[in-house]
Amino acid sequence: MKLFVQIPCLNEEQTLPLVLESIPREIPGVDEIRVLVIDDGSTDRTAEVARSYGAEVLRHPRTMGLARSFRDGVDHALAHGADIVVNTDGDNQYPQERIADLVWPVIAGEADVVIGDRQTSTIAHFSPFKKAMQRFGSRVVSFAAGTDLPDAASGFRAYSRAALLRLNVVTQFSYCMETIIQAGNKRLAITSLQIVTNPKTRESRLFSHQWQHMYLSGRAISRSYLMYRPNVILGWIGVPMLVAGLVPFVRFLVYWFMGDGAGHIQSLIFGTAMLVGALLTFALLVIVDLQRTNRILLEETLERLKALQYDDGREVVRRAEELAASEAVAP
Ligand SMILES: Nc1nc2c(ncn2[C@@H]2O[C@H](COP(=O)(O)OP(=O)(O)O)[C@@H](O)[C@H]2O)c(=O)[nH]1
Ligand SMILES: [Mg+2]
Repeated sequence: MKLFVQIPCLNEEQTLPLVLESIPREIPGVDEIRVLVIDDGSTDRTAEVARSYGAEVLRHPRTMGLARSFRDGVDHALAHGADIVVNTDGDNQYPQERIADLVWPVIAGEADVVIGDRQTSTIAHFSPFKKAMQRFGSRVVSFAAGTDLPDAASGFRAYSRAALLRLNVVTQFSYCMETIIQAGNKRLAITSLQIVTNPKTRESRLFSHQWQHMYLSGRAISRSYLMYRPNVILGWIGVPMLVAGLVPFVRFLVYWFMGDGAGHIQSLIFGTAMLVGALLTFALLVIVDLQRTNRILLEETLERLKALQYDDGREVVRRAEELAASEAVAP
């Protein structure tokens, strides 16, 4: 088993040594541990610090964002034969000493993705409002993913190679939630591991303000819903419109049949507008659903392409054999 521990960093020279020192040198069940720092155009000595601790460094000459850095790190790890990739942050927020526990479910074949649950309800420096929002956000994400996860925004995670071949990060922001929703919808096994975070070293760089975080998370979650559960969003818009349209419309028809239609044109106009709105929503649902079929085919292609690129197709062959074996066993 080859493990890559990747750390996306933007100007982390201060805290990076703490992170690199606390990464275990040996883990039961793991033959090789490699540490990869993705330096996203830092203007400080992040890359030098990383190298001085023997870490590999992938450097972007210009800041490209956290999602892109995550993807490039995963790409590098897969190309170098990683069986497991652990992601942690450069601000020493997460307890790297727990990496052995984090990867264990993956080694044991019990999980594809393991998420370090920060137990946000117990973090002292989180306000009650932030805790409530974390809980709510995690619920919404869990629902979209079809699993129950207490901490959807945690960046401390382990991924199996198979999971990384299947996951595609497309949005700029919040790959954290996106990967969970994708993983859930792709029927990957996701579990949580309770961790205790280290004391806060600095303010968040990703969000300057709570509201910005909420706005961006909300946007990312809505987009994921549109991608994976379009019937939820469009159903919630379309069905009330349909009802709101049918009631006055039928009312008008009743009056009209009784020969009293002239005074009820408002009902007709309002009802018709609502019915047109509902029709449009349902038409959108059909389009989104067709798009979804396309996306599934594209993702399937990408997965095979990645397998060819990284494994000479070994993974594809292995899974075909597995499938054939399970079919042979099935009655
Ligand atoms: N690649 C990249 N990493 C970033 C960027 N902003 C923050 N990070 C890294 O992302 C991780 C989490 O950032 P942090 O500010 O702690 O956000 P938090 O998750 O809200 O605590 C840290 O390792 C940062 O170095 C960015 O623009 N690009
Ligand atoms: Mg942080």
